[in-house]
Amino acid sequence: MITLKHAAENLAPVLSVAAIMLYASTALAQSATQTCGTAQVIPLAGTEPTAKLVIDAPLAAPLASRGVVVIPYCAENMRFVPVFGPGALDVSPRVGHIHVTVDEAAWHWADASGTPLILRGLPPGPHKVLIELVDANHQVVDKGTVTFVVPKNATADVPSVQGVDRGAAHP
Ligand SMILES: [Cu+2]
Repeated sequence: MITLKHAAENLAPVLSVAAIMLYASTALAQSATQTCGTAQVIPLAGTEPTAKLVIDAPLAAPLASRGVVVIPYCAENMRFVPVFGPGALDVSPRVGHIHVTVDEAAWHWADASGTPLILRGLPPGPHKVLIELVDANHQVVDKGTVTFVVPKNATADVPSVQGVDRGAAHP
């Protein structure tokens, strides 16, 4: 007969291994999908590192199947927060947002969500999306361009992602 003490002694190593595996899988998932690291939550002493924009190519599957453009992005050393104006430039850790321009339009929109861009209804053919990482006072600190082709028949054609130009800051 197994006593409660004996069972606990046998169970402890198993639980420890399970806990380590859970931690490892979580860490692995974060490193594979999150390239910008953990968000800073403590005011930084001294000079903050330069903020950088990281852009991925549009997700292939929704572009091919439905012509929907999903562009993941994130920022290093800047948090996306809907706080604006010159007074917010002194916030630490640094905060900002993005400006998005499609096909060299004369206008852009601002987004402080930090969630992937989703563009639906673009006509078939080549397109270009400029993403500018800006500070809280709307000054550009980094930028990149994504070029891609929306297939004529989204259900049949294979998408053509032409590339991601991460701007002068990222040769
Ligand atoms: Cu702005």
